[in-house]
Amino acid sequence: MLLKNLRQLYALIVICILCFSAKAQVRAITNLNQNWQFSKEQYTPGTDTNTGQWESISIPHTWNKTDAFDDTPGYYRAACWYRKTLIISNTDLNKKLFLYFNGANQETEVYINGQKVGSHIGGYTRFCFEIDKYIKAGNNELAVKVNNSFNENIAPLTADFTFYGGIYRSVYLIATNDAHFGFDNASNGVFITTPDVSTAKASVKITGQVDNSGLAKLEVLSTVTDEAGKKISALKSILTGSDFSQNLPQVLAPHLWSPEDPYLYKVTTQVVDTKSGKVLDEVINPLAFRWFKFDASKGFFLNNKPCKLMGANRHQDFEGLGNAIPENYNVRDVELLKQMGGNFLRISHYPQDLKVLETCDKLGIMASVEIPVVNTITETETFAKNCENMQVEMIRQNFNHPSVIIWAYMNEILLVHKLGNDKLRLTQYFANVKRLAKRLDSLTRKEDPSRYTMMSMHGDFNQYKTAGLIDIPMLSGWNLYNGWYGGKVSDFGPALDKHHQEYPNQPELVTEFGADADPRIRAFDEIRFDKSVDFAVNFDKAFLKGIEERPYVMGGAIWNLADFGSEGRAETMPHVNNKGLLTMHREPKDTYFFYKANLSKKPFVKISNWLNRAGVSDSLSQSFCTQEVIVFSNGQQINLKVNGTEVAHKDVEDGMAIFNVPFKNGLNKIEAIASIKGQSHKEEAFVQFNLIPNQLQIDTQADLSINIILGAKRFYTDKAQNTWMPDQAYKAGSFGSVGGVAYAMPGNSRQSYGTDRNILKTDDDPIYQTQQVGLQAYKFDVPNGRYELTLHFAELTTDKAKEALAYNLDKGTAKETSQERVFDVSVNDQILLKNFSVADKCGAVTAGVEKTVVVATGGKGITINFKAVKGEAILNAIQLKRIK
Ligand code: GCB
Repeated sequence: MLLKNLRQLYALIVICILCFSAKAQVRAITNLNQNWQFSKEQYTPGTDTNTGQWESISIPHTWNKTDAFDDTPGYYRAACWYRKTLIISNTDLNKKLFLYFNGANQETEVYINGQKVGSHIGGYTRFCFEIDKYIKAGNNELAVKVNNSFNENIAPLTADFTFYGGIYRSVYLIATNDAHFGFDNASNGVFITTPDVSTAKASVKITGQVDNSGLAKLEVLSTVTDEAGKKISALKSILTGSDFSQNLPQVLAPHLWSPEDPYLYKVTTQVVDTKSGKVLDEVINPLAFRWFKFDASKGFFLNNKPCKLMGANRHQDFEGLGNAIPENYNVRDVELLKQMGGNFLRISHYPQDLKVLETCDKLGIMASVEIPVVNTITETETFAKNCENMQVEMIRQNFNHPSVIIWAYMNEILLVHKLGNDKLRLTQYFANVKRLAKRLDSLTRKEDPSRYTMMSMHGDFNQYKTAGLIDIPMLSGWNLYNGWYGGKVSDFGPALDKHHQEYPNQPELVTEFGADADPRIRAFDEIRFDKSVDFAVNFDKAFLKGIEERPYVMGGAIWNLADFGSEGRAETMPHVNNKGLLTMHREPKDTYFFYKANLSKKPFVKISNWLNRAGVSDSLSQSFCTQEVIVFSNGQQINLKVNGTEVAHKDVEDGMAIFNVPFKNGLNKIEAIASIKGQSHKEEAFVQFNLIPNQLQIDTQADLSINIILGAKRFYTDKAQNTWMPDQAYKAGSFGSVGGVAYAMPGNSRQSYGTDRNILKTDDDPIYQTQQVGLQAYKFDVPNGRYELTLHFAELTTDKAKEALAYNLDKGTAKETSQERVFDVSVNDQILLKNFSVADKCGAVTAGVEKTVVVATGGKGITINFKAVKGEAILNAIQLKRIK
């Protein structure tokens, strides 16, 4: 018995040793993210100078996470240095060593012990250098120069996102044997296709390349296993030369991949020494069996079944981190898209971390990937070559992800050019754009005939038609913002129809649509460019319908999954494009709930997240204020209870049921009971309501606090959770402004009130972006008592020209001129501000606050008088708070 056990133990030890040595033979991958130094100073690699200037950091890292969001225009775009001690063991010295970068923006040079190892162009693809000939045992200096300066030969040249500089994705050291799979364009050297797939059988073809400096006789063994680890198909072939091609035995009755059932197989490909049978290298790739087609009139088909592609675009940055995000944040974004019910991700406008596609594979999200050729091109061969290199890198690095169905290469390429009206030059430019598009398109088709090619264009159909771009790619992507940047929401459907009529054989996809949605801003009278979530929800409703109603539209990708940094933007959230369904911190907005209600198949009910509200009570005798509340659901009916009392029972339409809710002062409990396919699902929310009495004189609220924004129709919730209400014209017994008009930017047909400039020295820009001009007084008919009064000012007119944003397609903005204004402000006849000039005191477009305590006596309430000395008086916002 003992002998038998000993024998078993011996057998186990032998197996362990074999496993260990088999593992030890294949490549070793070491993460190098820790213990780096960073400097903005000049550095000569290998000299160990510049000692005082180094900052300890770890990767992922960007030097723009803060300055891309501050009030100073621009962000640091220059060459910076990274440095690290690379410790190499004696064993590693006998290996082939590679430094592998997942991404650095945008030009990189790598040095070891003062010697240049290689350089890379482009901020979004991976790259790799063999370093063994520069290395010694022990300590080695690894120095990396990264430069994110504008370079006219590198895309993107301009775009609506921040080009954060740095080594912002992981770095690895890979040690291999002499014989190893090649690192062709930082790919893993193995390329898998499934030339023939049906429900009955599937073929698997594997090609690739092996480097064999050891000159051993080699074989390549590929093995397909299923999710349970069972071997499904395998093939061993003798390697002659460095390239190989294998047609594996067919897989019968393959388990197909789809969004509902994203079944993944695995392919393990090994380099085997023929003589010893030792495994010298190994790479593992995902494999899925699916086939798809885009039919210009019938739509997209996956595994022969019609399937509308619906999802979102994605940028890679995150609040407070810039683009230097932990790898699992990439995973989470795709999960959030999946949870919303999406089945499509446009990875815009550049290739992203490999976790993104890995997660798309796992969750059944179909993907489109593109290189960052955005808005415009440089008409040089160097620019074109750089674009081609990026395209090849993108395709080869991501080739084996079954989730990829589209490779794209240009976004809104006719949006920006600097050629004015020089017709001849323009014709030449358009011809050059067309030439580059054709080059990139045919390169893509050659690199990967199994996917579709695509270009995304903006709404100027005729321009793309004249330039001859529309049918160069296999798919036309349209970025349509009808009713946002220009035109009407109702123009969206007819625009799609027109594309289809004129190009009936060209499949079309809506690659972008969306409206700004600042989650702090809400409105009942929502209008374009008020940045309210409510405008965005209605906008999305119309666009989703427009896509769903048209079978010939392959699908749509909402712009954008999450808010993202765009340094050049001002508006309510400076430096951020807030068309996201999620905030930069990934909190869902109501727009996310809207799509989830419409797309998700899982039972869903959610009360609007407008959870801090304010309003005036409905009438003198009522101690509540009635406001609309949206409930989002994929159920059929909703029963709503407010503070324990049933309010109404409503049918759900377009994923929403809208209720009139009587809010009392303080906390209100809302319960929504949805009936979803005969089952009841409950959701609750608590709304904090600041109820302003209808008649202030008979007010009994000890905590009276009124926050008003003037010249606005929107509500705003600040960081301290105060809700600011839009102003009203003074009503006796209540409050309001006397005289004046709402400020409107001159000549701006897009935005009907307020300015879209960044207001300096505040994060609460919406408090200051609107104002009443020429007002005479502001009155509060409050009871006697002590009050804290706060006046908020910002001079909105300035001579300073606004930086033109390419995306503001409305060209109607006239040049503004600064207004000179001086005025007196008195409170209950006491002078508070004499000869006051906001611009002189604070500067133009800069927030200014004036605070005072006022005692109301004799039942006269509070009157603030504005007396113009020069120009017209202004007021942006006002707060009144009862104090002891
Ligand atoms: C677009 C661009 C995208 C912008 C978006 C917007 O058409 O492709 O990069 O961010 O519009 O929000 O204006």
